Amino acid sequence: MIDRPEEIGVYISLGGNIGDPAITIDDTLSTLSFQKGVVVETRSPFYKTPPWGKTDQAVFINACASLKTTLSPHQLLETCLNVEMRMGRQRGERWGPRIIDIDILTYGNEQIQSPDLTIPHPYITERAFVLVPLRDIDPTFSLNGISIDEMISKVDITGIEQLDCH
Ligand code: PH2
Ligand code: MG
Ligand code: MG
Repeated sequence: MIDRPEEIGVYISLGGNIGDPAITIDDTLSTLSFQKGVVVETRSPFYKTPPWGKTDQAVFINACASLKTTLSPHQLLETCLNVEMRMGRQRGERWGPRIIDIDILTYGNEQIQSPDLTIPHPYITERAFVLVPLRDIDPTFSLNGISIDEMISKVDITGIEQLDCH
């Protein structure tokens, strides 16, 4: 019998505020889809979002995507970091300007706490720029029994605008 590893459903968030982030996000997703053990399933629409955490920088373009993967959480993290580098990401200031950022939001129902990876992503519930596109791809999403609608009702969605180019 062939030992086929289980496919796990993953949600990721993508964003950037340098260059043409919508194009970079789609390049990133197509590069991810060529990686071993990764299938990209859906991408949300793009959103223009005010910078969060460090506000004196350019607006971001954000989206979320769903993947299926046979990689472990750490293998997937390494793959995402490699793809960020291939897209030209240079690491600078925390929460500062970037060409592309790929964050793993959830990995199945797993909870992971390690020095380099926390899943579910620790800021999901605070970030409208994650929650709004995540609801587009999974309106039934919930965390610890809290629905995504309830999470969105508790964050500031001012200035978040869906782009016409989808
Ligand atoms: N990413 C950050 C910090 N702040 N703000 C917005 N609007 N979008 C982001 O993707 C973003 C941010 C660090 O990852
Ligand atoms: Mg991030
Ligand atoms: Mg990141």
